[in-house]
Amino acid sequence: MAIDLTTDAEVTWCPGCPNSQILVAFRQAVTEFVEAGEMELHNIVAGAGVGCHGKISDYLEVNTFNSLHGRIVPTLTGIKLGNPNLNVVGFSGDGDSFSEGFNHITHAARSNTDITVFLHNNQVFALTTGQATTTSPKGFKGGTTPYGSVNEPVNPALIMLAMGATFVARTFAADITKTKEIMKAAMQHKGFAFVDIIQPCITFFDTREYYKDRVYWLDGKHRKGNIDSAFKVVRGATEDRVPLGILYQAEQPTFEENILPR
Ligand SMILES: Cc1ncc(C[n+]2csc(CCOP(=O)(O)OP(=O)(O)O)c2C)c(N)n1
Ligand SMILES: [Mg+2]
Repeated sequence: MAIDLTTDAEVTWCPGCPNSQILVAFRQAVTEFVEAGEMELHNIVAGAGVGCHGKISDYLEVNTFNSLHGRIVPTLTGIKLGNPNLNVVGFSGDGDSFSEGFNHITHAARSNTDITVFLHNNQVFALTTGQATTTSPKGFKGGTTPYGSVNEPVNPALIMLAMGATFVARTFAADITKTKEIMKAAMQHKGFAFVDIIQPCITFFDTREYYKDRVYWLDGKHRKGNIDSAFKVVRGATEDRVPLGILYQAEQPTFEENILPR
């Protein structure tokens, strides 16, 4: 069955914004699931936070909504608890879930709630025109840090590993096919799945060249079931090379399994 996941909404992202690549990757992932009979479209819920990334909900012909800023993760958790048969995914920003809603994402990872979070990590509050978030590098100059940010950045994948997420991956938005594959693996994972998507903001923090020269795919060279190996690989991300791929995957009982009557 051919499906069309486009909508009539005008795309208002900056021309060339990698958010469009994330949109295409997700549409492809859903199309492949539905066409292969692996998922039914009405069973997919794709929510979004508030920010440039949040506009994705307008451009997807699936069940979508926007949460309050920073509150996408608990909203997804509520939906999953209400109907565990749904495949529940959320698009969030580094400001949305690693600044404003930091407590929510860490606890969802700890509980192993069976939801998937795609982080549009552009290392900046983009919609509000360029302030530092927790993932902005030290020295980042923006509206709230005119002399440069004094804080060390947070590494989202490292935080997720430390909090017990059972699926942790990183990808680069420009690589649409690999991003689509990782999105599919995350959505198929039973438990809390987190994908850090490097998404340079071409207007307020253009890191396209920086990452283009540094990202590399782990592919089969990494034991994704080994937590020590995952920590080692993820820590390396603060250095000159940035590993991409599935960094860690394990099976654990989910929050829903633990809490809902059988
Ligand atoms: C509770 C609350 N605080 C602040 C804002 C203002 N606000 C709207 S979008 C945004 C930035 C979002 O940044 P991020 O989540 O990184 O998304 P991006 O725009 O970079 O995709 C902020 C601070 C808001 N809408 N609600
Ligand atoms: Mg951002």
